[in-house]
Amino acid sequence: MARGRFILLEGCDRAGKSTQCAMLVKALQERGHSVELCKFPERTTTIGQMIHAYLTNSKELDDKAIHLLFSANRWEAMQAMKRKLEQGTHLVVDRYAYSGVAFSTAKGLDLKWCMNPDKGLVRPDLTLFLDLPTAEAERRGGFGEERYEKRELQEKVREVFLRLKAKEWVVVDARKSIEAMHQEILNEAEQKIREGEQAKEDALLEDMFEDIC
Ligand code: DGP
Repeated sequence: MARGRFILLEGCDRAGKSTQCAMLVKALQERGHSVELCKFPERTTTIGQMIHAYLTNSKELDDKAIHLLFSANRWEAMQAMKRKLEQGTHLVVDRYAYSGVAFSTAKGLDLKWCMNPDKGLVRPDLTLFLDLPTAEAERRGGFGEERYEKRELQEKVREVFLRLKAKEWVVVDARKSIEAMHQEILNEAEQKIREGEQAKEDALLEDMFEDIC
């Protein structure tokens, strides 16, 4: 049996990641696949609750300290994610280490320093970057109350994301309709799953950022 594929959706705030993740999970399940949704930050754990307090401005933390907490929040999910992938379940993941590096680098931390704690995480098989110009993101109901929902920071975040573009990335134009984006994302995901079913050498890729650092 082929291992599951790790399908990541990344992008700036308001690009439509959560909607597209939910639609992708549903469509793949309807096609008979075993698939689960993961979301980062995962706010229910002890570390996740600290991150939530920071994002909602009820707690102040040093930029490096919060960066390491976001990374720890991914590491604490890693064993369960690996188990599911090895059992043949596909994972649709809403944000991951690219968000970690993009947000902290946009705040002024060093890019390589930011990559280091996430080095060695499982690497996605497919990263769909939902790209939305910041002015358009702002028009979508305006940014909310959370710490990072500010135009200037979001612009920097988008720039860093585009610098991180790795070989498994597909850039999706998030100005398109929800349904058009869904079709594009579903096609890419199904193609990746088919490739996995035909692959001979198929170990999990546990080398996130190893080639860059
Ligand atoms: P979300 O739950 O997807 O709306 O994400 C909450 C906010 O946290 C959003 O502004 C993006 C930011 N974020 C997500 N992951 C990370 C990370 O690893 N590091 C930092 N600094 N920010 C992150």
